[in-house]
Amino acid sequence: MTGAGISAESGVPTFRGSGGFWEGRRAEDIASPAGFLRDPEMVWRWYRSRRAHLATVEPNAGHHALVRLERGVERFCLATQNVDRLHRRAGSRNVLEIHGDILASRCFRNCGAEPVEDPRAAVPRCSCGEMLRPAVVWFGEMLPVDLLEKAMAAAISSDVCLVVGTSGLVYPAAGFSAMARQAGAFVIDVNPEDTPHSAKADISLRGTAATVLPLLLEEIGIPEEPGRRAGV
Ligand code: BJW
Ligand code: ZN
Repeated sequence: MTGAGISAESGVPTFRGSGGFWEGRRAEDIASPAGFLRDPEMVWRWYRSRRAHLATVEPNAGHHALVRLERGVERFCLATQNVDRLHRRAGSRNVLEIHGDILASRCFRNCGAEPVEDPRAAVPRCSCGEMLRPAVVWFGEMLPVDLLEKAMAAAISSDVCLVVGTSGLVYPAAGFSAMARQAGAFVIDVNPEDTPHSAKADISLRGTAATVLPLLLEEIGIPEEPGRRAGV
């Protein structure tokens, strides 16, 4: 499983850190249905600026290492909390984007109409008249049930659970590593800092995703593909 930290070296700011603020507000206050209803224009400004920034970044050596890992093992499932599409862009196949996709939108009322987004509108509207919203999972909202079930099934059936670049504060994702370990998985935590996952992990690799993951793959015998250097 991965969190914002794996995209940090691509230049995508993490949530809980210096980049986790927008116009003086905490991500938690913006990323909720109440925050959206309070100030939809501000929320849309935040998401549009993040979307525009994402168009300028590329997957890094950490994302690429997970693509090689998927090719090199029998069974692989990547549950990512990230909404930035960088795993898919890198080439990961079995990806569960459990917190959604920031580049997609949907009706706030979930009417089911295909969203057509007017880029000039401060708050784009659905054809039904309701506001459109980014297709991500906010605080207080359920994760897509099918994805959550797949992620939990992967956790409890895994031999190894690799936890990369997440602060381990946001549930239910924060519970995956403990579920995996309880079911017998060997848990590896990759993060430059200590997190709640570290205490539950069998080993903690202190370093950044783009440096540690390529080394880890080398160590387990999945070397770098010729012609692709692990540059960030
Ligand atoms: C590096 C690095 C490098 C830096 N390399 N690493 C149980 C207990 C307590 C609370 C709850 C609970 N169940 C539910 C809750 C409430 C809530 C919650 O968890 N609150 C906590 C804050 C306490 N959860 C929810 O509401 C969830 N829904 C839910 O549970 O539904 C059922 C329900 C409904 C109603 C009531 C009760 C239950 C939904 C959570 C949705 C989270 N959404 C967001 C926004 C997505 C859209 C957007 O992008 O705008 O998801 S919030 C934000 O946090 C985003 C992230 O995916 C998520 C996690 O953050 P992440 O990825 O861990 O990033 P950071 O920034 O926190 O950490 C970065 C890490 O990287 C750090 O550790 C760095 O050290 C590291 N790092 N550089 C490797 N180079
Ligand atoms: Zn609608």
